[in-house]
Amino acid sequence: VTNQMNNDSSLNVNSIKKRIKDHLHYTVAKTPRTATDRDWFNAIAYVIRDLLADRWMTTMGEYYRRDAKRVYYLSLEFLMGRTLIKSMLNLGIYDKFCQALSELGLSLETITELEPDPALGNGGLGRLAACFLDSMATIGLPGYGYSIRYEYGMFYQRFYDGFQVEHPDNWLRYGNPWEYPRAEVLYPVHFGGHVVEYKDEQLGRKGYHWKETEDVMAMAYDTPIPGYGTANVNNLRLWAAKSSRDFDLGYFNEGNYIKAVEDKNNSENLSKVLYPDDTTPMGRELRLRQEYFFVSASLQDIIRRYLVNHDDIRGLPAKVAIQLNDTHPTLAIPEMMRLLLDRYHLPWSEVWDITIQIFAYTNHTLLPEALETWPIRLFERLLPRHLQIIYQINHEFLKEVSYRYPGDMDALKRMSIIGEEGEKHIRMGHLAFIGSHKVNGVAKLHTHLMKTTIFADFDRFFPNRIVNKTNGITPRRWLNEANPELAQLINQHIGHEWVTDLNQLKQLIPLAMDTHFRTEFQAIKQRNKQKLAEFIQKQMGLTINPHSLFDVQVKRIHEYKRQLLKLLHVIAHYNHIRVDPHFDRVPRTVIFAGKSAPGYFIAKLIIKLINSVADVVNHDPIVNEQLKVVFIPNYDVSNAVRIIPAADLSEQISTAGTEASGTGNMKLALNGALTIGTLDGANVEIREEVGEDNIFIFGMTSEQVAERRQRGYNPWDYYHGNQELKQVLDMISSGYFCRDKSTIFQPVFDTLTHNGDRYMLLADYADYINCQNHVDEVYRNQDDWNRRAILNVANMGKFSSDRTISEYAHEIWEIKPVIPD
Ligand code: DL6
Repeated sequence: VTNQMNNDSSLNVNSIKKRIKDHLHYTVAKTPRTATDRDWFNAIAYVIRDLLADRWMTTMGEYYRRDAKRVYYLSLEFLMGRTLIKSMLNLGIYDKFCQALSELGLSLETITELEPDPALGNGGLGRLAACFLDSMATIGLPGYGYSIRYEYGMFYQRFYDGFQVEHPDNWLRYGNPWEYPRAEVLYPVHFGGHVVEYKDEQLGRKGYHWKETEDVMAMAYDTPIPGYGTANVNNLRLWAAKSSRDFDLGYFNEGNYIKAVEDKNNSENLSKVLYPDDTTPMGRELRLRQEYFFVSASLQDIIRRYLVNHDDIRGLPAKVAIQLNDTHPTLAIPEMMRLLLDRYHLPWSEVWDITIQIFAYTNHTLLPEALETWPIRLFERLLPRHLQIIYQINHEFLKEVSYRYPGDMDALKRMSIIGEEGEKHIRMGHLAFIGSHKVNGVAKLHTHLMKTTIFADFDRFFPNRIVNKTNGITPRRWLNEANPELAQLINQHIGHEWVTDLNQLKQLIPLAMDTHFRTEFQAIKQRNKQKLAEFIQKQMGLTINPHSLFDVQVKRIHEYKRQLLKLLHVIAHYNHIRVDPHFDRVPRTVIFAGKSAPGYFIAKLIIKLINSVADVVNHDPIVNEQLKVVFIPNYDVSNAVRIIPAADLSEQISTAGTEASGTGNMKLALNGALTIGTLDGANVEIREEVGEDNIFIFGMTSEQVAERRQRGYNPWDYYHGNQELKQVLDMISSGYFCRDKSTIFQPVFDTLTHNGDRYMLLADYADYINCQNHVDEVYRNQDDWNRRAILNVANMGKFSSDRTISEYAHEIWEIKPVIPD
């Protein structure tokens, strides 16, 4: 669906062709005869980048001219996905480019596939940040993303003998036409050294010098972020580490050239690689260095920008809002304090007020092991001045706590920023909470659980600080681009306003009752399934039945997300087929995709088990067409765009109370998949929107999970009490799926039995199986299934990231759209 915003009349098919050829000639330095497809990709990208550049500079200029309050989204991850098609669509030039490319004899499909998929993120948190950038630009909000320009993004996943093997993602190998290196935007970032106290005679109080530090330079790379159907183009600024040694002539004069180069490499390693774990924080020094590096450079840049229009630093909160995407950028709080105290010499109380007004923090997980902490010792060595400031913040805070709860030593212990269990450490969640004026969860249930569990003390102490901002996804990427045929069908019936106002999809509700519409809707789903089947055939050499039910679980591999529960169902289903192969069943293709953290043993074993089960099932002649299991390697944004539009059934089956929100659940429902899920994360709200008849809910609620845990949970009761389940588990442990290494899956069996089944798969198993049987029954009536699927699409308006971002803008950041005249 192209928009009408591009009113640049000089841009027609001929001029586009000319621009492409010019860039091929002058920028890429190739002739049409010698150009490779990649050269053409670059030439096309440069043409689009030119178009972005005009609007981008106008937008930035307008923000200065109007002295707009800006929001800065600080995130260690932005999972952007490819840019080419997205930019064409957002700029409203897609059709013209298609025409131009075809006249040049180029295949858009081939060219698109050459674009690297920038994967500077792990999963949900990073992709959310990318959707938010799209929404901010589309709405016209002055919003900037800040992060690290990792040289290696999320690893590339391959399977060898069914095992995940990680390969480096060298996404910059062929250059990156979308970015603008800003060699002149360069800030020093300090580490180490020590703090010297002095008496500031002028101010009549103590001051602090952070001295003899080891410095790294942060250099900016900018990527324009176009909004859809607007001339607004925002900025994503990524920092790359550059050695400060280049600037230290004295160092070279010592004659130690090799050492200088070695040191240069060491400091440049800082932005080398993204940490590929999304659930356990990295207790590694390099990670802490990354966090401080990007926070320090970003704050210097933010303050510099503010000072362009202002003299008085105290006015900062009126013009600057900073959102912390999880605790990873929390060092921004003590860093802001440090700058205001030590550089601008403001008094502590004023500095604290300013800081709190500026910051807000988003929590993305309740898993206790995911809550970030850093050893004091490490802090002392790397960031001694910040440690002093954190101690002081804690001191002031605990004074208030003891005033409010006299004698309650337990409260002090629980709420302190400093944790004393084991090695003394800093609790980053507490620091982020105390230093922010708003703290948000990412779905209603998650926010409720934040208030009643991990942040209960803080909620009592700071009532109204915790707010909910249910996540959303951008309809531009996840429907308009991912599912062009469905987008087109929707346009024909209700126009295209839904692209920027997703609630318009409600107009589809009556069409769910229209036989003709249902037939067309189904035909599109069928073609999407066919395309995915062809992709799987080509990539994996596996034939799947495009008329089977496509049952899809795509997300990071984690025990709490319960891919294993899905697999228990697969194995039970397989056993039924073997017992009675001629029973009339709904044929299913079960599709998995997702990466495991490289050091996460059980998750990697689950991947191997899925592949082993697939191997057995897919080669069993008795099973025939009734069941296929596919694990598509290397789940990334491009694969998501392929898989999601083809799904019939969306698996959202985490243990209730563990998935903060989920956004895959929204993407799949928006593309007409029906959800089978627990009452967890945003599933709860999806059910509210689509109605309980149009979603398959099973399993314990979060209260029941908590209550069961409290009471004492024994997985063996389920093992011994359910013959079918026992058989499935015994097959896993006995080596049925890996005859040459028969004990290999014993640890999987053990987690579900001897080790206590932390995520209570066995407790939810029976209900899950019943619910899956119900899915089969409903699927038999294709027409009725389509009606429900259409109602899912029609009721997804709430889950647009435009809605989420508008709420942040209004209720947390207090910023307004700025649209260039
Ligand atoms: O908020 C975005 C996304 C949620 O939708 C997922 O439910 C949640 O698991 C995910 N969290 C992360 C890693 N969390 N940390 N830290 O990606 O955030």
